[in-house]
Amino acid sequence: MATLVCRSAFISDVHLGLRDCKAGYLLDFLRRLRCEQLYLVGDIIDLEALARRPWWHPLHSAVLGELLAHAARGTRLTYIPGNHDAALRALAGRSVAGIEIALDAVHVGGDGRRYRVSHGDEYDPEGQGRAWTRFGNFMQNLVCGANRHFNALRGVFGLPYLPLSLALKAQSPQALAYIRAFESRVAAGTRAAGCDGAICGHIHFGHVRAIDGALYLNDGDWIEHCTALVEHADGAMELLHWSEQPAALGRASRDRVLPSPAAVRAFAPLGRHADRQRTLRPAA
Ligand SMILES: [Mn+2]
Repeated sequence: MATLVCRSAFISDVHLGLRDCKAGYLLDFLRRLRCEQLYLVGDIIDLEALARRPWWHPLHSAVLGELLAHAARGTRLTYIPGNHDAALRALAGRSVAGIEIALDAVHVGGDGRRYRVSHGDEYDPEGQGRAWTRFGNFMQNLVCGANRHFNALRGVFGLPYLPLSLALKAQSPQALAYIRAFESRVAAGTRAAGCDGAICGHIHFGHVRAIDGALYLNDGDWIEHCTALVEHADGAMELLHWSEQPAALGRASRDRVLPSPAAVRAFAPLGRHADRQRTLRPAA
């Protein structure tokens, strides 16, 4: 089994306890991963969903087991709870089964760059009401349901996993506007905190972007997109999609921010914005 050796790795929005968690792909990723430090950037266990409707799968237990195995092998694990596992914030400052729990963290990269690591829900718009959240959950369930059926059908024909919602979100101007506004707020917060970059999750849209001098790194999710952010020994950050066909979606070294051609195609509708064209189109 090929191993994936890196300096650090970041995953979030796993939502263990939710039917749509792609635990099989995540388990494969975690079994191959060898890193010094693993950050769990929130919404790992969906305590909210479990309170509403208790559901669990043996693969979800296996994911927890694999995380504990990483800790037992000496990987430094940091769990930064998100809004779906917010109850765990009460344990901030403690260590549980070898996993440190923190509200946020500062990660210093192999190249000296400093990143603020947080789930990202603190950047939700002010006064975002409960009705909006319920609507968001409803849409999420709808998209995940469609994604499940779509990929079950692809599986019948022996086709690899393809995140349907990436295409759906990329076609929706409202979704794109929401994503861009979130990214801008994170970038502004990062500059205010005096960091070189931000590493977060929360909006289920993995991305590598430079925004007005701040590096925005979103590690995505394991509900639809199956993405993780990994840091190589030289400090370069890479956004990986992990399924039958792993793919690099973006990369940010100290002097270059670059998505792969595949990512450029997937995120093509975002390219309508001039600054994106300038920043993210790979050199010919
Ligand atoms: Mn979240």
